[in-house]
Amino acid sequence: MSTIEKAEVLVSSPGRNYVTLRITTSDGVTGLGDATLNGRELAVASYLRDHVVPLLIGRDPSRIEDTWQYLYRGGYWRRGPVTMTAIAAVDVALWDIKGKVAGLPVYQLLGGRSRDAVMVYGHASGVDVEELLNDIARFQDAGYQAIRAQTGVPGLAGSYGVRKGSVYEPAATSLPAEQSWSTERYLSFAPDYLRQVRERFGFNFHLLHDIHHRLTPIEAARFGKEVEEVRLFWMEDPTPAENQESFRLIRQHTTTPIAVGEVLNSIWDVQQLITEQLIDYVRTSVSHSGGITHLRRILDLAALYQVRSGSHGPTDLSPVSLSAATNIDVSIPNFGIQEYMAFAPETLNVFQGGPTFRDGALYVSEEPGLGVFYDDRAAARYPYDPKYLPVARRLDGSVHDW
Ligand code: GCO
Ligand code: MG
Repeated sequence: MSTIEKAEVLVSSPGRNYVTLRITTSDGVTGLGDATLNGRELAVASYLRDHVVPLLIGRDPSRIEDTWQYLYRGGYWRRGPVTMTAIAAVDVALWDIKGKVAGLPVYQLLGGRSRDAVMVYGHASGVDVEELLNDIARFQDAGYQAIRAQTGVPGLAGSYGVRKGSVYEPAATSLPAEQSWSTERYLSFAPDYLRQVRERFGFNFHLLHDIHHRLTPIEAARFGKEVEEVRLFWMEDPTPAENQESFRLIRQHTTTPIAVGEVLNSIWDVQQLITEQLIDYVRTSVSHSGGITHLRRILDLAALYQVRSGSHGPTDLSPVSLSAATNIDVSIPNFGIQEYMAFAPETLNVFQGGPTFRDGALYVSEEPGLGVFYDDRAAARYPYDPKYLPVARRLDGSVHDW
């Protein structure tokens, strides 16, 4: 019987910080899992290195479900981003190994293709509306059929989602940067610029918008109602979702579709949102919600309630994550859309292979497993570089949700 011989926790910063788990079997097969938790990377690295790796050595790598249950139930302390990211890394690495042993890409092990291409959305942004409109034109020229639009709010210093240079990277400073927030200013500005986007570009593409947990339920209800004429594909994270019940209020007021899930980690975190049909898209990611095994469980539950997938896919999830997500996306019946941001060239020096982008869509790798190779020599050039996400303060100085 093949056993797990080695599990290495690899930390590098090719363009941004990534934590990667590489499992090697006694037959010399390797599998990769992404363990990156932006701004809290070393917590997961330690969880894996100090508490999970010793449990993996000698185990049968083919027992993916059993290993998942062993780590989840056996850990006693359940859920949470650190635990679920660590379990995800093990799970994804074991699916990678299973694919390589079978000589098949992972999606073949998940039931095969339901579609050929995975529709993605890209991130258009600008410090002001004019810059945003130019950016949308650029994304359309690049073939995107779905585009997320974000811009700075007049009078507020620093805004979520606005790119500086070619790559969007919010975790940019060695201590958290402070940004300012005013719900009043946002609400009197955002619906208007989304209308301007439709006036300029029409309705022949999907338009998305991320509120990034900034509103209360009644404010989100008002926003959703106001932008109905803009026909958003979704409004994302209108309000923090720890309180799942609060979405009922938003739902009672608006038909604007809702997407939630990028900071949630388990099926229990989205159970009510899904079973009460309080959202339209679930955005839990393969690497923050327990890996392929657990994300599939979430998406299967979602399918029963006509909730579709919209997996989180910023550059703070590595190409290993994107490959795993794409393998799920091509196979599931209730795929909605996949978030996609192009990686920095340094990232692709270290993580080679994975899905390819063409005409607004991702095409899954046909290599056995996940098709991503981690180049240690290249990674050695990019040591860990501690960085924090920003925090937001209201105009009276108190802390708001970022
Ligand atoms: C998104 C997200 C990201 C997060 C980032 C935090 O919709 O892609 O909101 O941009 O802010 O992943 O690390
Ligand atoms: Mg988001």
